[in-house]
Amino acid sequence: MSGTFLKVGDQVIDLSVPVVMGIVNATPDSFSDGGRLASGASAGFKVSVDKALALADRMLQQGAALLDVGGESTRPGAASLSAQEELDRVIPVIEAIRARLDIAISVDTSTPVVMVEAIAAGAGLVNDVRALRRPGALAAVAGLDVAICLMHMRGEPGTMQQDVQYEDVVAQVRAFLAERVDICIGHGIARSRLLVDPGFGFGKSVEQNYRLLRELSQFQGLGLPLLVGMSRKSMLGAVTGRPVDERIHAGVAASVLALQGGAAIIRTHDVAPVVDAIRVHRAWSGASH
Ligand code: 9MG
Repeated sequence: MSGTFLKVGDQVIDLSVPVVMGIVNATPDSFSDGGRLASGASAGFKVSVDKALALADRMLQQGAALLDVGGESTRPGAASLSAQEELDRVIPVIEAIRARLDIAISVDTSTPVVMVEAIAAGAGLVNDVRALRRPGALAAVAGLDVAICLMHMRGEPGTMQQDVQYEDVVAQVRAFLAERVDICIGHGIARSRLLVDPGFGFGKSVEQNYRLLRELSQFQGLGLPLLVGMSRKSMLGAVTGRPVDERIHAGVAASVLALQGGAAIIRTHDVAPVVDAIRVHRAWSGASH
């Protein structure tokens, strides 16, 4: 498989037309839906598979091509999670989506055992904000039939906003991604399995995030499909002054700019408006519908 097609499990996604990846967060402190997916009012967080499935179904109806299921919060300052807790959160949700819905599934994880179990449960894409840098991550996925998104993050979620010094953020993020791509290829991972992502909000200042967005087209030089995620992030709050749950319009504006920079996959909580944004952008760019 090469060119603009991405194999995700038993689905083949045509990336010559940008697509939406819907976010299904199974996290209690997620900035959008962790609370919504929690079942009951028990002390320990337990994801409600029924609520996750309802959200997944709604996103599918709204036009998402993929769903990204994650159990570990990667918000700035977020606490880390044991592998078992992560498994308990994501595996039942992936199994349920796989059993009931005809949609490509991504797992948002950096933990090797979670990658392997999630793929066995039905995930066809590993979305790793640490770009397979955790020990054992490369070996876990190299021999499996799975797509991989390599994202740039400086530091760890708990501390990443403490060091946002770059000489040239675009050049440095691009060089990091190019190196991770080379390392993956060195481990026998075909280029056709890879996606890259500059990691908006992950160890970058507001200005650096907007510079990355302005110069996104430079990442096309890596020759791989570009995934971007800005949904509800603080880079949108910083310029609009709006709280997390009022950033949909800003997210749509940012999505259009990312499409203009060559984004192939937009990761978002707000599937319907971003699907519309893609349609408008396509019409503007002269594509027939
Ligand atoms: C898990 N996660 C949170 N934000 C993200 C982003 O911008 N990109 C990717 N690939 N994953 C993200």
